[in-house]
Amino acid sequence: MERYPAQNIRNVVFVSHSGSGKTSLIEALLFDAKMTTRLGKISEGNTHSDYNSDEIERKISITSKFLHLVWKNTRVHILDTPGYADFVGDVISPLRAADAAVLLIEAVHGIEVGTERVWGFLEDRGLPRIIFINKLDKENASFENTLSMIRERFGRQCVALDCPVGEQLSLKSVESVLAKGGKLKEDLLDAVVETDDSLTERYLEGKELSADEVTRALKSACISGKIVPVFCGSAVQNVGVQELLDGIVDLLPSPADRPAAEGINPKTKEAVSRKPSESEPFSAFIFKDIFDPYVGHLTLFRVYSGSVESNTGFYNSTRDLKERIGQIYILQGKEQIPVQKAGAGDIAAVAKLKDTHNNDSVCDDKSPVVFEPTVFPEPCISDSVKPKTRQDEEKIMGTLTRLASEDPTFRISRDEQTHELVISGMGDLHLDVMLDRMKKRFGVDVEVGVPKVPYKETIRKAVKIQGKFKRQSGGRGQYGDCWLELEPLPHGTQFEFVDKVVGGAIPRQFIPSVEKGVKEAMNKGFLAGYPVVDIRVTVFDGSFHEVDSSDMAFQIAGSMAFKSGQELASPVLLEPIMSVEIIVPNDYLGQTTGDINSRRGRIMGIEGRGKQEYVKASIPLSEMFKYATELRSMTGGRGSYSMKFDHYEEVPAKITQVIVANIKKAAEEAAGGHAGHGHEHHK
Ligand SMILES: Nc1nc2c(ncn2[C@@H]2O[C@H](COP(=O)(O)OP(=O)(O)OP(=O)(O)O)[C@@H](O)[C@H]2O)c(=O)[nH]1
Ligand SMILES: [Mg+2]
Repeated sequence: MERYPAQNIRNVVFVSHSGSGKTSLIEALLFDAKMTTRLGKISEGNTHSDYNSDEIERKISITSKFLHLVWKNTRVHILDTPGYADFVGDVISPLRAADAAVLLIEAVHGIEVGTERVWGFLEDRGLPRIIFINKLDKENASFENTLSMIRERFGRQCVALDCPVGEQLSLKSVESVLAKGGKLKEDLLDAVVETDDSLTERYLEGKELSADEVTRALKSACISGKIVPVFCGSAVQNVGVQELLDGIVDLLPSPADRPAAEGINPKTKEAVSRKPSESEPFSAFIFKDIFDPYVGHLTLFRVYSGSVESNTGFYNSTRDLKERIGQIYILQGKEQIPVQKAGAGDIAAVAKLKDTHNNDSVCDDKSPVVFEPTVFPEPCISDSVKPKTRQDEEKIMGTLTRLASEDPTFRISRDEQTHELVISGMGDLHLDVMLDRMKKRFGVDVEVGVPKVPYKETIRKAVKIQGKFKRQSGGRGQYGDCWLELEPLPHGTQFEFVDKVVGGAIPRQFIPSVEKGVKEAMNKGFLAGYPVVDIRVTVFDGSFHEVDSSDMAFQIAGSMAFKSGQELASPVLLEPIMSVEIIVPNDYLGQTTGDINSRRGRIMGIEGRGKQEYVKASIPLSEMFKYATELRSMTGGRGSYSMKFDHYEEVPAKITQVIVANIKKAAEEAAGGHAGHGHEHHK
């Protein structure tokens, strides 16, 4: 495999709302660049990206995939991402390795919630981008409407470079706006000259600009993000695809056009900056681990500077250890192509690393640098899982750990009350897919409980309370005694501990013991065993015994005082409230808002944009399960939504009663043996 210098590399991540055609478009790009000899189809389950059996079955991308092609003497690394919000972790990882993006927008639906979400990611990372309007071959597709929606929403720096010849079922090809002339050419020139002072002058003087001048200005404006070129076509009809390839190579930045990578020297803590050049010392960032039945265990890295050879090693600066590496590969979906060396700007993979994991930095040990780890969103929904058989019980932990190490948004924990295993992820579909993978890949079958909401507890009233622990037995006894005041604090304050003991009522060394006991008790609140937050605890009095007092005795006294104190202080349950954004066609606004009300939601704002309504709402997480399915059926598949955690709020008393009763019941059942409250897990 030939090597390419950084100037001749493009690292391009493909993003969009779910199902806009990323995987299909990449299939066409590979085909047109003669990397493949067949144009795979989603319907036939034979694309190069969606090779996992669950992706083929569900006809969606689930994990990010890595492919490449060569066009005009440039190697383009392609990062395909899933569009479903549940798999957002697999959008965030590849974004870290990319220098530019192609954002797809469907010509039928236009801007959807997922479009807004990925646009936000691209803005956050300052990634130069191209927009591709896809599915122009479909009935009801409209290039014009979609383009004007894009310009209205994302700004007039979004300009068409191509427009369709023929539309919908008679779509034939695309043609260049510059060659065709007319209104679109004017928009393009207006936007381009605005980015370049010398061009502005001559343009205003009415002088003709050469195509070359325009292209050059366009390229630098695109790299600096001042212009977003819009291409268009149809992935499945292979229309507009070569034009897009040209656009990627001609207009998007190479690694050499991007800012240097900034990190920290772990020894001196000084800032370090690494230019994308092979003459600099080697440095790279591990952005993804893959464990799957096809590729086994692969670790993907993006080289920022210098180079690394196959069958050598590198220094892991995050963990301060050396690691040997075998063959280096670049990927074409599940296929691995061996390469001798990976240099600045490359995205490559190695197999079977021992101690190096996702988010680590690796480099030359003589010039150490640590790059900032990627931050992933916290999982927002959980399910309890129970093994179906004894053998499953043994395999289950190992399996879940494997799955979690591939996906930073998937977590495993134990329920404090029931001791059940709990899995957490970004949504129903995410957990569903993970359980399916457990079963199909590892043959582990589980029963699934009801989804769990991470409730918390707090108090509404201040109380003063004593905790006294006294035990007399044979030899030395136990004695601890403290008086606490519990007071509610504003939401989000967590915990404050204040020591107001005077005159040695409790000896100094036992004050931390009281605090430790209180914290212990706060892990399992009185109401339903959830963590207690937003409380100030003041220890203001107590007593002790010369011989019998001990650290342990004061811990127990602190814990006892807190438990009985919380009971008297009007304990309440807090629930997570999600900030939800919904986009629906105008006609469905009534149903959508009615439904939000029935979910105890509050509408925060409604904004009409063209044929669509943008609804912002605050809705309790506990009311959002299965919302994806219900919104889809309510709007004939046209509505889309996204949500993220916003804040905690008190649960209404009636609902608290039900929750508490259910939890007590579950805890009793768990204590009483294997009598499960879970139901069969269906796909
Ligand atoms: N008519 C038409 N259908 C298309 C086009 N591009 C994709 N599709 C269809 O749209 C569906 C989704 O396509 P995908 O390529 O899986 O879209 P995606 O963006 O990769 O989807 P996710 O990865 O799940 O977000 C499939 O049924 C495709 O056949 C197109 O240009 N025209
Ligand atoms: Mg896909």
